[in-house]
Order: sequence, then C-alpha cells, then structure tokens
Amino acid sequence: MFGSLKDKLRGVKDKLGLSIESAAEAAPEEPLPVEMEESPAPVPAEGPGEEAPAPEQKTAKKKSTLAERVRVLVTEREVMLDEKDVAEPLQDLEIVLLENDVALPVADAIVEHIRSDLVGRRRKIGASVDTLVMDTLKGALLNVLGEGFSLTGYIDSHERPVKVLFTGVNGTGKTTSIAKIASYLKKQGYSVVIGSGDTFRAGANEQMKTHADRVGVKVIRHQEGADPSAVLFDAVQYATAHNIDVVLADTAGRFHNRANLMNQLEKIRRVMKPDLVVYVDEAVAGNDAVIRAEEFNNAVGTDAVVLTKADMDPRGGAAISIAHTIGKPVMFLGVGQSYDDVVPFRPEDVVDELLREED
Ligand SMILES: Nc1nc2c(ncn2[C@@H]2O[C@H](COP(=O)(O)OP(=O)(O)OP(=O)(O)O)[C@@H](O)[C@H]2O)c(=O)[nH]1
Ligand SMILES: [Mg+2]
Repeated sequence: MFGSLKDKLRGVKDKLGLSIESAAEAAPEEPLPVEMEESPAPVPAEGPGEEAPAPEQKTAKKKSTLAERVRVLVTEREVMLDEKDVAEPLQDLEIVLLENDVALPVADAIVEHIRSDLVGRRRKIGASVDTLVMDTLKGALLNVLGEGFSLTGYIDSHERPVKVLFTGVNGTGKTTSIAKIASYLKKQGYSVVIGSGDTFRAGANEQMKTHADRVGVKVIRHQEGADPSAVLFDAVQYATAHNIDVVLADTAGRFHNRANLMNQLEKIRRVMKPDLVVYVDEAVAGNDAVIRAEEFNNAVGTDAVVLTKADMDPRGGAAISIAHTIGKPVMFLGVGQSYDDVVPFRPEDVVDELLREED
C-alpha cells in the first residue's frame, strides 16, 4: 500500500535531515544575537588579520530578507532554521506529493505546516535530527488527515438500529465493502442486516446475497427494478422488529451528474432516513476520487468516506487528500479482495505506514 509515495517520502526525509544537519553544523558554537533590520553600521575592522567584507558579500546581505537573516543558532543542539535551509527539500516534497496524486491545496497545506514548524523557531534536535524531521512530517500529515471516524464508536453512542447508506459511482466497491463491513461488525459483536438497494443493475441482488451468505448476514431484497427506497425501508423495519444494531444499505452505482439517479438517491434519503451517508470510491482513482467525493458531498451530502483498493494504490494521494478537501472523515480503507480486507482508517496508523523505514 502506497509504496511509491513511501519510497519518495524517504528521500525527502533524508534530504530534509541533511539540510538541517548542515545548517546546524554551519552555525557558530556560541549563540549569536539575531541581526536586526536597523542594525548600526559595522565598526571598521581593527587589526591586521581582519579585513572588511568583500563587496559581493555586502550586496548579498543587502538583498536578504529579515527571515533569511535569522541565522541558525545552535546551543546544545538547539537549532533555529531559516527559510533557505528548508527551501529545497520542501520543494522536493511538494513535487513528490503532487506526483503521487495529492491534491494541490493539500500538498500546499502539508508543506506550509512543515515550513511554519521549522523556520524561525528554536527547535531542540536532541541526539539526531531524525526525530525532528519525523515529528514535523507526522504533524503535517496528521493535520490534513483529520480525525478519522470510528463506526463502532458511532454505533455505541446512537440509537439502534443505526442506518448507514452507501453511495458512489459504478464499480468502486460498494457492495464488497458492505459485505466486509458487515463481517467486521459481526466480529465486533454487533448484529447486522443488509438492504439490497441496487435494484437497477442486473445480477446486483444475487451478488449481494452471495456475499451476505458468505459472511452470515441476512439480506432484505425485492425483485430487480423495484423501488430501492421501498427495499431499504423494509430493511429498517426488519432491523427495528428484530432489535438489530446496524442496517447497511447498498445502492446502485451512479454519477452525480445523472439527474434521475441522483433524484432517486434523494428519495432514498427521505424514506430511509439514514444516520450516515457514506461515499465509496477507490483509492486507485487518485485525484478523480477526490473530485468526485467533493461533487457527491455537494450534491447529496456525505458523512464519511470508504476508500477501496488501497492495496492496489502505490500513490496514496486520495487517502491523504480526501478528508482535507471535503471536510469529511475517511472511515475505512479497503485493502484487498477478501472479507477481512477492510481496516478502520486511523490517521496515526496511516502516517506510521507512510513514514515507515522498511517494507
Ligand atoms: N483489490 C481490491 N479489490 C476490491 C476492493 N474492494 C472491491 N474490490 C473489487 O472491485 C470490484 C467491484 O466491486 P463491487 O463491490 O462490485 O463494486 P460496486 O461499487 O458495488 O459496483 P456497482 O454495483 O457496479 O456500482 C470487485 O471485483 C471487487 O472484488 C479492495 O479493497 N481491493
Ligand atoms: Mg454494487
């Protein structure tokens, strides 16, 4: 998962570390006072060994900004970095993020977070710069990944049955994810019923039934072509009558710009009254997934996101960008073809995975 991005992040991490190291080494032993804008004219050099600065040095000084003139201070490995110490590695980081499908505003937010974390502030670097680099990268990634979303936490704090409606474009993994999440919830001790709300695509009912049988969960179905709101309403009725904790509702794949299917989704919402509307898309779609998630969120509203096929995604751009872009948390990652291949999206775990040194 995210192999290409992980590799590239290692390179950036090393370069940032080296830049900080060399800035720290270049700094004088004793702390120097920060040179200010209106500093008095330098006292003429005395003594034979000391010469006035060369003309080109003077010009360079005049051109430099205040931030650049904040020199690196090292006191017991405490370092104050300036802009130019981190400029190159941060530029590399921005390129790496964009190349790996991270949305531009999200890449900017990550880079800015690191810049403001490092530049112009005294930072203790301890025995090595690795910790500093790691902490700053972690902080920047966590900042865009948001809080995540615990479905079991939500179920525990809401009235049962909790009704979860799954939406999204064709073939992204809605039906499979519902089976995986049903299995996950069952293992956590919750009772589940599935509503087979894709009455549109031929064979969808059978597909849902096969998955549900395999994970041992009841499915409420109507015949093909039936009104999906009616099926899902029945699923909720069934759950209420049988004290079932969770209703997972499947729907047909649809595009946000297909008015008839979107109107149908609106009707499903009104009739079934879901507690959570979950948008499903595939991590491999990269930036397209981010754009579609935003469009769906604007059109029908979204409470949380499931990103499938993360196992096939070397880039990780959608996983990093989606929560920050649409302001809604990622809830699960699909990481393979088997029913156990679903993992709750925990930002700390994702960041650890991204910054892990070895595979
Ligand atoms: N590798 C991998 N494949 C997945 C994952 N999730 C789903 N798939 C595969 O993606 C394909 C489509 O999955 P479905 O669950 O049928 O997708 P859907 O969104 O319900 O499709 P429609 O009902 O046609 O809109 C299937 O072949 C799944 O096995 C995943 O996390 N990893
Ligand atoms: Mg489906």
